[in-house]
Amino acid sequence: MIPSQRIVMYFLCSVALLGIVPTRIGAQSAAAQSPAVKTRIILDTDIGDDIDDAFALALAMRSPEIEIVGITTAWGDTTLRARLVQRFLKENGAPEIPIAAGIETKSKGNFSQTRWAQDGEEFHKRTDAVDFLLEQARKAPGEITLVAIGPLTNVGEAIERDAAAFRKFKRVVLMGGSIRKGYGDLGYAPDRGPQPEYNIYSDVAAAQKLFASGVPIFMMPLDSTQLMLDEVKRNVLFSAGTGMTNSLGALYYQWVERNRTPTATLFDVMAVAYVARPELCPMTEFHITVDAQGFTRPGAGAANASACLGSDSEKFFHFVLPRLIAPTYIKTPGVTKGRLSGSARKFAEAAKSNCSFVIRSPS
Ligand SMILES: [Ca+2]
Repeated sequence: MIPSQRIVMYFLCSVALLGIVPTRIGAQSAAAQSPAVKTRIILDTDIGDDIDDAFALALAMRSPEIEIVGITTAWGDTTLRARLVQRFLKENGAPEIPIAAGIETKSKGNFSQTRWAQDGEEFHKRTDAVDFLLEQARKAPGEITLVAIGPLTNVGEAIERDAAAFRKFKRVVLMGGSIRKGYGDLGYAPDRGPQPEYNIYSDVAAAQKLFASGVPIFMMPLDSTQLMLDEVKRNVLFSAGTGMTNSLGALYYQWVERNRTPTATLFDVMAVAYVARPELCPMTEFHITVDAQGFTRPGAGAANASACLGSDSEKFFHFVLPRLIAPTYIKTPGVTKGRLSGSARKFAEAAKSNCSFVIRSPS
């Protein structure tokens, strides 16, 4: 629609129409163009096993609505996970974000991204993740959203150590559970119905503590998170050639090699997308009980959680992919808002609700 040799379009999700010297973008460095009030989050993640955590972290870094207060690692070899996060942040322009390694556990999980993690600098543990969670909640009561996208061991231990401090979190946004749909229930064949979901059944006791904690819970269960990164979307993503997409591509191919399947399911990414754009996953209130097998059973009683029972996959990817392919560095000398061509301006305005654009004519 726009002559491609004349105009290069950059999808920039935290930068308005500006013409400035090389500029690093991302949630952490675009304060001037970001929403007035950012949602402050801590991401508790088991990054390194499945691939969706890396995409969730990337989306959080590329969402101007979000400020990442810190990242805590959960489950299995939490120090190696922290090392992976450390490399990812460093290579993508956000080395200042605090990282805390969580409680190490025995894990049957498949740390598919070990080699990428090990090729980063060693992680020197300074802060205990549970202490970090409680300290941040105490420091900013009612302000911080805990985004939990792994087994809930750190969360359970935080509640155990100081339930009152844990209640100072504004809310927990959780990828976890299964209300009406189980794994593989995609709507093409009859549903098999709810199943124990990994983040819940891996540490049932911790999940039970969370659902009894009194903190508002917004959960993204299997019902709304089986979002398939198919071949078309992968091509868009991995051909972008940015630092961020190269990092994601390297992690993705290590995951593919271990899992022998090309199509990743971006479960965890919906939790971050929900924080940035709640309408992507509408909520219904429930009283949820976590049973001994790890089912999240809705039942009678006062609501203790809201759950998203369905989402639109295309809307989700139209929101997520432009953010992930945004370049880390832009060079746009001499471009100003007033110099956009009519068609370019139309294009930018049409997409304004999702991302901002910088458009330049190559010299
Ligand atoms: Ca995860």
